[in-house]
Amino acid sequence: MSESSNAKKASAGKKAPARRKSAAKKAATARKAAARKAPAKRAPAVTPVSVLIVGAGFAGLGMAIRLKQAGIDDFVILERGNAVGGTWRDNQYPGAACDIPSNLYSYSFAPNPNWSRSFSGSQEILDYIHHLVAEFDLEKHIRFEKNVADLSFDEKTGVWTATTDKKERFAGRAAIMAQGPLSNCSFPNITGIDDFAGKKIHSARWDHDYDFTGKNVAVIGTGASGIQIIPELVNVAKHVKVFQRTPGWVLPRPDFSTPEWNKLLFKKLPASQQAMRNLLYWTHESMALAVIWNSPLTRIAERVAKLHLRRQVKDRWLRRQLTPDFTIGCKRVLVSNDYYPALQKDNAKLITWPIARISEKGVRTVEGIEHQVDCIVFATGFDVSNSGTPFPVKGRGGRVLGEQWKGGAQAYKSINVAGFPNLFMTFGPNSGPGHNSALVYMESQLEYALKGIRKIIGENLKVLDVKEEVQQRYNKSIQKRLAKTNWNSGCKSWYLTEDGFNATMYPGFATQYAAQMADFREDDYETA
Ligand code: N01
Repeated sequence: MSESSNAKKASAGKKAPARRKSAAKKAATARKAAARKAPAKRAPAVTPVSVLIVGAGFAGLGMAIRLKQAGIDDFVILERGNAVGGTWRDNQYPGAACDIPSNLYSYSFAPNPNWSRSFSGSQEILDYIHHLVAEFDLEKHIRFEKNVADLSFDEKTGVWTATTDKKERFAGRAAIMAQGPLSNCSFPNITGIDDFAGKKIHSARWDHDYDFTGKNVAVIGTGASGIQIIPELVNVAKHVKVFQRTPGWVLPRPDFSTPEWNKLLFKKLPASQQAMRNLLYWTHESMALAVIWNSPLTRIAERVAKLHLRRQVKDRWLRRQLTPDFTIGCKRVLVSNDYYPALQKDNAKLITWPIARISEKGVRTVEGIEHQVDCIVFATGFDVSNSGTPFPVKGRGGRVLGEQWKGGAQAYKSINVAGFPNLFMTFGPNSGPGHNSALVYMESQLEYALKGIRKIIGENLKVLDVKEEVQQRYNKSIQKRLAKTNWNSGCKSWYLTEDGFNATMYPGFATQYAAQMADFREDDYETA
């Protein structure tokens, strides 16, 4: 070794501590600068489950059951409430019941031989839902009080992340939106609603502690909820004033209690219950010809409803007030045996003058009368989002579903949307039935989603995304078919947006819907 090289080493040795000090100083400054620049601390990664389900109502729980039956057990259900049941947990108003027979308004893969009536009440339906949770051991999968505030897809990992309003995060390789179309109740936009000093109750958020005995009550709204509540209130309140904006078509309700022998038969011979379900299914299918399209059967259905009205209401003027001026089926067809009789009780009155405003003491109608009441019941329906999503849903390339749907919601077969891979909707756009059980439609959606999920997991896909042109072609045909239906025949209903766009209903038989959902075409999807 030469002297000079030794000298270099020595000099390097002397300089090293000084250099290390300045390097450490630089690193600290850089860290401080980075810390100042970084927007927030990165949240730790969340291990994704196979399937993330939003909502523990009929749809979310049904999906969970089908996943379990298919051997997929790692899924999580996020529920914003503290109990299961969705709409049947929320709609516990007096008289709440299903207007579709229970043997059809239940899952075919979980029949209940014990329905007490042909049209069961909401408590019995809720009991059925609780029974499903226990029988299929679903409780351990449910995370209560998780109100999803954001659902975002990461294309690199192929994972959906749900962030709650409390910033908790859950991730899944596939996501199911099962939050329900009728989950947010809606108070009407009537002037002075906040001025009312009495009690306000919405049909979907009933206050069971409020005692109606001896009270003067106003009910606003005469849709499916209103006509179930009114007969019950008339039985207990001092006086009930019913504010009707549009009279609906009301058909008789063939409601009977189930004899014990019948329950036993269904239990011992499940095929007999299936036969009953089939009979109900096809009876409702035939109703499509009257309700969905304007046909000679539509006239027959209207005649039956008018006969029902004539039989139950003897007063000609009242009959006139209760006679609809739109084609049957345009709005949801109502079924009741006790609504018309209730309106004619001494302590009930139908008011058809339009509401001008709500005052401190009650409801003021346009002719200047103030109807003073202790309580106003709002049976005014739900905040149905036909053009938005309940929380931001962010897909590929930064697209936001609510933005895309501004002109009206649309999806492929009601279940997938291009640009939002691995996401399946229950009761998505144009999946609503007007004549048959919602659960029949729901079952088809669950089977379809299951096929997609199996493909994602089985082929280890990051992306299963419906092709844009396939979705557009499908929707063009749906809207063309909708133009010929009674829903688009001129009445105002929650099925349509303010602009008259129908993003809600499926223009066909349940059988047609089920057939399209049974047909999962791999070519319709882009995979990665
Ligand atoms: O709500 P709706 P719903 N001033 O929107 C009136 C399901 N469901 O809760 O017809 C005055 O049908 C409005 O008047 P109009 C079912 O799918 C199922 O009754 O718009 N009135 C209407 O009368 C159903 O379709 C079951 O002129 C106002 C009522 O409020 C859906 O839920 C049972 C008003 C709203 O009727 C919704 O039914 C119950 C205003 N400003 C519900 N705003 C089953 O049995 C609204 N109205 C399965």
